[in-house]
Amino acid sequence: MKALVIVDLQNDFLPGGALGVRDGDRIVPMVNRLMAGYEVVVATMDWHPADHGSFAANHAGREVYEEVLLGGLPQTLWPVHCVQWTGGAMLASGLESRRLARVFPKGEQQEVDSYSGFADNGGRGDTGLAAWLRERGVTEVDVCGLATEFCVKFTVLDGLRLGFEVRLLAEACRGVELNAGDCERAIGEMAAAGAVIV
Ligand code: VGL
Ligand code: ZN
Repeated sequence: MKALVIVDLQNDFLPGGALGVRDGDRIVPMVNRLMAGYEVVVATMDWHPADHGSFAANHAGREVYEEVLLGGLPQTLWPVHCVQWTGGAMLASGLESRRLARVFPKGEQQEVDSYSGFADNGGRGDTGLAAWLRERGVTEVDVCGLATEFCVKFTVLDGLRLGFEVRLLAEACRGVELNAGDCERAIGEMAAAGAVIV
């Protein structure tokens, strides 16, 4: 059984959002079309408390995109984004969300970020996604969404590590591209780890 995993297709990651990804809105109609081809479709949601440690605003004297240590792990500081229950955290309004069998929130712990839809960046907390997929007999996972070199990449790498066959639906992803070439490099890493790039 194959599942579609839609990563962080939320308002704050769309153009005009707090952490807007260029052309992020362009993938919404594509994802809507893709959903019809899967028996199981789920989404992940970045879902932070207002005091989350990944927000530059919560570190006195620090700027957005600086690196700090958070709970012993290197952490890029972001603008305030995807705060629980705010409009920015809601799924993209054009997304046909009634097709989602379930939504998996992540990044709820103040002291650790969670790029992957499976587990937090420290590999301690588990979102329950892997167990949920296995219970339904899912062995193959197709991944799309935002952002290519952060949450999409780490979801793909964790999926492989957890034993799923993973395909990256590259056209249905967009990246932040803090530095030119970041998305290409991320796709290379995913391919090297065993993901099939579609
Ligand atoms: C993401 C940065 C911070 C993502 C989430 O969804 O790729 N990026 N939080
Ligand atoms: Zn986040």
